Amino acid sequence: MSEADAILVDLQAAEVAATGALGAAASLEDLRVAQGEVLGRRSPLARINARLGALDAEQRRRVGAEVNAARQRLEARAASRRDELEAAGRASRLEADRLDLTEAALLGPRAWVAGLPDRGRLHLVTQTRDELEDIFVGMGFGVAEGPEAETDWYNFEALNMPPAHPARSMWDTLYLDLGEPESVVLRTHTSPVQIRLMESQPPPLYAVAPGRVYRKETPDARHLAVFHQLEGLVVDEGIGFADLAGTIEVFTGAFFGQGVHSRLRPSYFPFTEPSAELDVTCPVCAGSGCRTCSQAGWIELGGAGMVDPNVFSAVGLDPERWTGFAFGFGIDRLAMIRVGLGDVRALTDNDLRFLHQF
Ligand code: 2NL
Repeated sequence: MSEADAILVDLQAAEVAATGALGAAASLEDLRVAQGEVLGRRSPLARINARLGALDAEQRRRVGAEVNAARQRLEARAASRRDELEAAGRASRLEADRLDLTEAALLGPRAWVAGLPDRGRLHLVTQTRDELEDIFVGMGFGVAEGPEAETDWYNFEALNMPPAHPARSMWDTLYLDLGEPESVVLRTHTSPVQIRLMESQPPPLYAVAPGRVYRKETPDARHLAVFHQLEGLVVDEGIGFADLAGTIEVFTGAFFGQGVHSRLRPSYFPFTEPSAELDVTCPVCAGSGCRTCSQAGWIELGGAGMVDPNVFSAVGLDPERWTGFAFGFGIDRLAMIRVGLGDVRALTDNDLRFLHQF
């Protein structure tokens, strides 16, 4: 065998051994040592290189090119092994730095029960109000607010109840000792917000008015003197009763779940004509009858109807051109039905053992 061929055989053996040594390096330090051994000045590769001097010019070029190619492959292997070891090092540092968030994950409604620090929360009625606003905003309604102390005109007269109208007795009204006797009230519903809206903005109007309302009432399991209402109002051209029924049905499914449905039952309010009571299938028993719905299968949520032409006239809108519907229900009552609460006074007792559940 010629010396050139002997060098090539030794080169191949040296490259196989060197590749193995680089791949076997288990740490960056191992790799640094192995790199010195297989590519350094005292390496088999360096000794092979020294033997090139004994070859003639033509063979030196040919075999020298093979040696250089082998060196480049080994340097590339050393670099790729370095990448592998660095990536493995990063992964194990990340694993070592991982934070145990088990306790933080327990924070939230159950934290207090578990004896962990509690961040606090919005009151159940506020959560319910926020959710109602979200649903109606999603249907294209705006949200309106207004004063809680109202004049007789906004709370009653503009709503088709002139002074001494018998329908006023539907609300046990709290009067404020301001100005003329019985001229300023704590609003008994949020309708005055809608009256102010119609006065201040031209139709089309699509708005809900959530807020606190007051009645001169002794609290019991089903009534509070201070509670919350959400009223809705639509004023546009060509609005009919079917628009009211459809809006209520979509709302019902969104708030209680798709299995719950609504119905409108003839009734009377001074500010709507025709007027309806608004019921939903019992969300607890799905209509088959249970304690929550007193075996009726239906639960009364509030009322609704087509805006009475006299209300449009009171705010200067032409009842021949504009039609609309309105509805109203109690936010506290909705919260009660949803969580299966038997006594509405739990919402105002401020007992943290109760409030912390929501
Ligand atoms: C109920 C009934 C209702 C309205 C509220 C309304 C407002 C305007 C004009 C006409 Cl500005 N109507 N609101 C209409 C029907 C019923 O509430 O039982 N609420 C708890």
